[in-house]
Amino acid sequence: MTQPLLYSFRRCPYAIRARLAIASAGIPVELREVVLRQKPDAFLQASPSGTVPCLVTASDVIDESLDVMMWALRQHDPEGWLDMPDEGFDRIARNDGAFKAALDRTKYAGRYPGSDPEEQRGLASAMLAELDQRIDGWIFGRPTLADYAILPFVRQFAFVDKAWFDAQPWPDLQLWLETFLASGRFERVMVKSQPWQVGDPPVFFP
Ligand SMILES: N[C@@H](CCC(=O)N[C@@H](CS)C(=O)NCC(=O)O)C(=O)O
Repeated sequence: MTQPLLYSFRRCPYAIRARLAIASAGIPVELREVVLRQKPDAFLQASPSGTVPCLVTASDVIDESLDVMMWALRQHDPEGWLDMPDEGFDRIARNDGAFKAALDRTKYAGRYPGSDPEEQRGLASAMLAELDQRIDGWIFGRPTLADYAILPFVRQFAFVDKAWFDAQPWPDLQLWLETFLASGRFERVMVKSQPWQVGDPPVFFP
């Protein structure tokens, strides 16, 4: 194998954050866009969890997006994303746990009978109101792993109802998200590619 393979899905927040770290590190990978409704056999054989992102290197399979971020940044971290207080890891854990749970129960309410989407939106909002207080440009005043690990999920929450989101009293959080959405980095990780099929010529990323 020449390049590590990254099985990815363009809009998945976990896959977005993996691509963000790979792009920052500048580590070349072969990108394979997966259609989640029609997962290719090669992906299912590689990925223990059957979820994207999944990175396959010559020696390893990395099946968790945060581990893919760490894999990339430990090799090359030119922007100093790993130079982050431990609080950053706590924030990522809360994002991946309680916030993602409330986000899913707001966005995909039909999948969670018995759960009230308005109540869930309130829970997510309380977490974002707290984050708004913390952000000064970035969570720690300059971009770190925590920003890029969390931003794709805040994006997903914002677009559940963007007009509602924009009307909330979270100026620092809103500016943080808008700056990210307008960035060249975001544009590059969101480039569209055709779903991968066996025999396709490789698509390289970043
Ligand atoms: N813990 C995993 C979660 C990844 C995940 O849940 N990805 C979703 C897409 S956003 C997925 O692949 N779901 C499988 C499916 O929909 O079949 C990670 O951080 O990489």
